[in-house]
Amino acid sequence: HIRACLFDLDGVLVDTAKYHYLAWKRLSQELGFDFTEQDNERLKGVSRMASLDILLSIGKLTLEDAKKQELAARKNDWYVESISNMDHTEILPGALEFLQACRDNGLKTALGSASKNAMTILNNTGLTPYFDAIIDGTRTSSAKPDPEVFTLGAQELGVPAEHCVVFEDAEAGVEAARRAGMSCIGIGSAATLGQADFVIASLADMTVERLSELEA
Ligand code: B16
Ligand code: MG
Repeated sequence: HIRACLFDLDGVLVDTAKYHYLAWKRLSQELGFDFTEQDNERLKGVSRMASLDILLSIGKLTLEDAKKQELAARKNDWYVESISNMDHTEILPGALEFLQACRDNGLKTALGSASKNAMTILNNTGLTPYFDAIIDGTRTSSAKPDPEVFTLGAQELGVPAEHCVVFEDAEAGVEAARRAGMSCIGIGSAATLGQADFVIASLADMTVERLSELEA
């Protein structure tokens, strides 16, 4: 039976993908090529430097490491400025209700995000108190689909993997949950998240009762 819920951040609890998109687009324009919303889909759940590599491949650019560090830092400055204005109104539908339901039913909760800016987002939206453990990009050395972020989360909660479920919107995140030996509920479309146990459109479709569907 499920004793802990682990949540991805971007795309599950908040929609920060739009801010990532605007910052990457601004960078691509400075570099002289276009970056579309469809291109941005490829960056979801992917770490900052891996995202930059994908962006540069779209622009057919090869740059040395020092230059890449500088570009990533510039993109991050713009992104940090956007998220500095976030508040609770940007929490995705159903997220707060489901986190509260976890609390009310004695389920442990953890964040498992690739973002190094996760704490800023959690604090600005008021989500921090809903988590028993917070694992973000500042605490991991391997990015999703490596299971590290979720394995660490379960460890900190003291709950074995088979009693954990991960909520993820990105393919790499679903794979990470699988490799961690955890159940996984996809948020988004079944077309891309086929490896999840089941897929829902948003946490507004989730209840604690539905966790029993994972035990069948
Ligand atoms: P940062 P998640 C991920 O968050 C985003 O989906 C991805 O687009 C971003 O590149 C990554 O965090 C790193 O973010 O640049 O803030 O460290 O979905 O794992 O919560
Ligand atoms: Mg995500």
